[in-house]
Amino acid sequence: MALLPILHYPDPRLHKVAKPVGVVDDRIRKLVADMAETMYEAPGIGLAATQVDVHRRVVVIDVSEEKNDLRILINPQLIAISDEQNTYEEGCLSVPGVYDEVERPAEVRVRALNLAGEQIEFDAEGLLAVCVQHEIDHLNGKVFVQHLSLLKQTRLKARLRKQERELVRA
Ligand code: GNR
Ligand code: NI
Repeated sequence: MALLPILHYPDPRLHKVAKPVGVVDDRIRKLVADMAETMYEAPGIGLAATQVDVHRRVVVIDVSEEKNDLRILINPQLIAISDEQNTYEEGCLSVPGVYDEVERPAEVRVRALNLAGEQIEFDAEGLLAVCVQHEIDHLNGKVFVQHLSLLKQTRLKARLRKQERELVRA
């Protein structure tokens, strides 16, 4: 097991589109183990491979209080979304310290492969629905701040670049 470094917005590598996993082999299983360790240590409720600079369609999620309900989603897809929308104040390990409201479908049906390479399907609502959509966005090269107004995105980029510069000088 190993902790993986997490990319920070506005790193251009966060906008790469991840490629589907062909075979769930030992390399993918090692990636999943390292991603789970990295997510729990952060701590976060989800992590997409894109955030650790691996551009394959792999996601780990654990929205449980007790941190004992790890979900592994390989090649995840939304196969249905509700007309009903919900707003949630989102955050992201790749945009530390920034929280803002994002509107998304309230309920989704998810299809993915598990670690054994078998197809799974489940319905998600609440925080799990938010997290699944947030992580699939990452695999498509999209960070949650791209759901905000262009004015907010421009201001945020300027602020984060300045912060990063001060951090390197310090
Ligand atoms: O840890 C996380 N918390 C969170 C809170 C609200 C909406 C989405 C998330 S996902 C985030 C971890 C992360 O950045 N995953 O990509
Ligand atoms: Ni994120």
